[in-house]
Amino acid sequence: MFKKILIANRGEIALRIVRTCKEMGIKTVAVYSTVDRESLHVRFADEAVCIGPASSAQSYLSIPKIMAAVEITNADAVHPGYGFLAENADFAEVCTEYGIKFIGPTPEQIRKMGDKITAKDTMIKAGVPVVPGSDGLLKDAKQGIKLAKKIGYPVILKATAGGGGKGMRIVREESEFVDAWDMARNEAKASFANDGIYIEKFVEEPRHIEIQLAGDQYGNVIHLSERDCSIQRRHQKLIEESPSPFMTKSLRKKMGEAAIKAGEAINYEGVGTVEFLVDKHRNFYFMEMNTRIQVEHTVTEEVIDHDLIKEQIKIAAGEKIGKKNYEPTMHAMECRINAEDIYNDFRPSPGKITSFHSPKGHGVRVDTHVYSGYTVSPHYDSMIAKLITRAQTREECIKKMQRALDEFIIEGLKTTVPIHQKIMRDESFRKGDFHTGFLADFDFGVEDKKTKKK
Ligand code: MV4
Repeated sequence: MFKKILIANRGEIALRIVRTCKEMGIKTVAVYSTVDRESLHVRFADEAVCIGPASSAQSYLSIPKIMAAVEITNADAVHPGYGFLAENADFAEVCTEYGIKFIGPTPEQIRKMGDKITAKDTMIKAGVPVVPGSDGLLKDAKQGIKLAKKIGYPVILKATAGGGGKGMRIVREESEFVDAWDMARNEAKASFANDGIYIEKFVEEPRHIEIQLAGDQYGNVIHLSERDCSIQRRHQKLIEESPSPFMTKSLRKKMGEAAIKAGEAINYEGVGTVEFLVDKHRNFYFMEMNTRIQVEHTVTEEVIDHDLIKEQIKIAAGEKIGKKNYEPTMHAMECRINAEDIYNDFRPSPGKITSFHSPKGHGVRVDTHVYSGYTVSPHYDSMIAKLITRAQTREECIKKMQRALDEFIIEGLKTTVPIHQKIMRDESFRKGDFHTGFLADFDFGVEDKKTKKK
């Protein structure tokens, strides 16, 4: 087992990793930028190294700075968390070159899933269902128009380097094609320095359901059931839950088997997630694979009662995983609490938290790095807490979430607590009747300042 893990991250996930390491008897090293000096991950780690100024490029994204911290603290493994360097194959490679274990998949596995065309091609070969579309990259708009005619409108253009919705355009009819093509290409080029575009049939009103996987270094891959992440806004998830209200026993079996095939096809090592689009007929299609621990891993932890960070560390240390898959025994739901102003287009609302009281009680979990007096920096992601509730049924889980949201006191800045309170009261949400477009047509209950329309 590792003796000392350096955590190449910040915020709640860095603290989350510190906690598991403590329980496992592993020493921890926190790294931090100058504005994060007072963060809880720094306070609770055994050692801490300042790696630069607030700007991520000069701190949490700087491979030389992180490797210097590894060297001076003599850490034998690095946990990348999520975001920052978590899916950076070059970083994983540098760690290996230094003789440091990168807690996650191999550089090859990260690269294969990072390029969406390569990933899709790998899935087709493995027999995992994918959305019908182009066989590889499109050469030009003309070829795209020809293919779109064959596939049938609407279609969607996607960037091969993309993910998270960037460089993506829906095309509803041929007359829109050329403009959409130009926009997708320009956006992809600007965002990823790679303007490779492919085309797919557009799946209408899909759900986003993902399967949690774990694979060890000996080729064993299991699944840990699904999470429904359909409640999103502009590709930012707001609420995740498990089990999915849309799931059936037979669909879980089929999606679980498909996800395992996906993992086996690349000999996946570590914990990872296979994202699927699911249409109203319960057809499912591979979308992408995340080769990291995700924000919403907590939901799975609550329903299968296992610590996924611990599993990740054990796998990285060379332990074998069992052969059996995991089924939810409870219902869990997570609300992401962001420092954002929901009445002003979810604009970030950084600043000092003058008062912070988190909900507590049976079935309530709050993962956060903040406290009364903490200052939320504008330099990073605006998520300040994850509120997770767990109960025997979805109905009870929602009631508990409502109670917990009502108990949350966060003063000094604006948060997304009110939107969660509203969603919890929504009839379609309560019935489990929603898809990824849910928030696009959601009534936020306020007048738009410009249009004066509700
Ligand atoms: C799609 C789709 C419909 N049809 N692909 C969004 C982010 C990226 N991971 C892929 N995405 C989508 N791909 C086809 N062929 C709809 C989306 C999509 C979406 C997916 C999951 C969650 C929220 C979404 C919001 C808008 C569009």
